[in-house]
Amino acid sequence: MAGEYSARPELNRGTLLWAYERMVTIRRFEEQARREADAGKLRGMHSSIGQEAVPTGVCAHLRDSDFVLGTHRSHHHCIAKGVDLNEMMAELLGKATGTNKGKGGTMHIADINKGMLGANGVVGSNIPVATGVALSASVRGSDQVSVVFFGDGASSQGSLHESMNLASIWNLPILFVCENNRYAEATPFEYSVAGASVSGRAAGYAMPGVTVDGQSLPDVYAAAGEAVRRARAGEGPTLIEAQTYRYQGHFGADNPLGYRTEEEEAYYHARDCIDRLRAHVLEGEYATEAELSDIDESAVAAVLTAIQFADESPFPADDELTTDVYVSYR
Ligand SMILES: Cc1ncc(C[n+]2csc(CCOP(=O)(O)OP(=O)(O)O)c2C)c(N)n1
Ligand SMILES: [Mg+2]
Repeated sequence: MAGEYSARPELNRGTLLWAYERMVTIRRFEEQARREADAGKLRGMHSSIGQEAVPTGVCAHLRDSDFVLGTHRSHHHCIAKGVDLNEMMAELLGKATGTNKGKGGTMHIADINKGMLGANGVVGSNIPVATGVALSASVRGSDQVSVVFFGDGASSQGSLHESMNLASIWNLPILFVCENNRYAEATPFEYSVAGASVSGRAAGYAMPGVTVDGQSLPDVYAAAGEAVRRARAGEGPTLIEAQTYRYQGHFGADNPLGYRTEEEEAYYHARDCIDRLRAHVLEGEYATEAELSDIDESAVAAVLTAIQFADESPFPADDELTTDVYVSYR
């Protein structure tokens, strides 16, 4: 029965406001993180601004006990999955109070208690890991779901294709979610991906492949809801291609106008996922301007609290250097 397995089956007021709060929090967090990077307090940061609707629409259907695996650009995945902002910001700044005790940084944030099994700087590498996680859920007979986010740049890698094949023959509870932001660093999608479609590749592995407007929270929410329902019901994997856009450069020092046009950027800014969700909420009279402004303010406050927490936290002690190299897992 549709919706039976979903944490939030209806896109009602509660879900819309939860999603709006997550998306605004992601954007404010990323803006703060960029300021910290520009001030030299962290390195190697990849901003997810513009792509907030994708993990939010997916994670709206997940429980803490479900699993998410991310990429080098994963702050939005972590926040959508409910990882603590204070611990995330502390991790970015390399502090002992961070999610990984300050030893992982922006590209390795993980919080097992929240089912966030890790960001990962190696493109495509988390896809087979997520497939193994789904295999574990299946073998244990649980109804947990594994979700892996990856970019268009990973969509032609063998790791994705081997994983989709295994997920299909073993009927695994996994969502392969491609955030197609049209570029892998400076390489355009049209140049590097044959067939002009990521979702179309699902046909080769006998699973549903769906393309959605990744700048529309309701569209992502609907596609993910069906995919999560299928996974929990034992109906197997789904590939979702969410078409989205990163507003900033690939990383801090990258100027994207070297490889894309102002017109193209304006096109996507005019379809901003937060602006559109705000309009959707107001037009549907799900909430008032005042209620949304309260959410805006509390998102700013939460990020300011996080940066204060991170700034006031200590760096790890020297004798922490060789701890946590191996982790025993019960
Ligand atoms: C295996 C591997 N090859 C190359 C790189 C260098 N690299 C880092 S990010 C990136 C582009 C990834 O593009 P995409 O998958 O579209 O993700 P996006 O950056 O657009 O979010 C590359 C080539 C890497 N980290 N790992
Ligand atoms: Mg990309």
